Amino acid sequence: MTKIAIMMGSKSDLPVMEEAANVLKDFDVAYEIRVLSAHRTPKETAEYAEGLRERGVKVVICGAGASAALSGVVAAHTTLPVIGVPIDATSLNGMDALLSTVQMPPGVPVGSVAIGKPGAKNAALLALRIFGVEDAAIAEKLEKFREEQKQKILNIKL
Ligand code: RP5
Repeated sequence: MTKIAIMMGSKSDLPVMEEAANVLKDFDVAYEIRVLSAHRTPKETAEYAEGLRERGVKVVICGAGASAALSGVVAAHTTLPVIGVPIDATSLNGMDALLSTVQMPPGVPVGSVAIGKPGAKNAALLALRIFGVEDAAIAEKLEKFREEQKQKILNIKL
């Protein structure tokens, strides 16, 4: 069953959002991935967001650039946790998307991560940590990941 939905506002966001998908593949966690735009396909975006919970999705990751409304619009149409990835798609290098994503009005929460690929990777890891609260197998994989990450640093010989 699909556990995580990855959404993005344009196909041009895919090279960034693939980072999130790759983490989920590594952890063997099921996901679905869709291009839907808050501004260009508003009705379809709302319908998709409204149907997420009944399809078994537990966490949504939304990436968008420019005046990034996707994560906020999705959060307005579901009570699932929404993680927003601001994408560096314009001459403002993602600062526009960061402010759009992070400055949600009180009552409609979006957890914003960093701009671009590091943010997409962390969005997936954060989603896995949410699952890891209840799912012992995922929590164990996260522990292993953390240990491997630690060893990579400790193995650096200068
Ligand atoms: C945003 O505008 C998308 O999320 C994308 O980051 C940006 C540019 O979209 P395209 O013009 O490449 O479709 O809505």
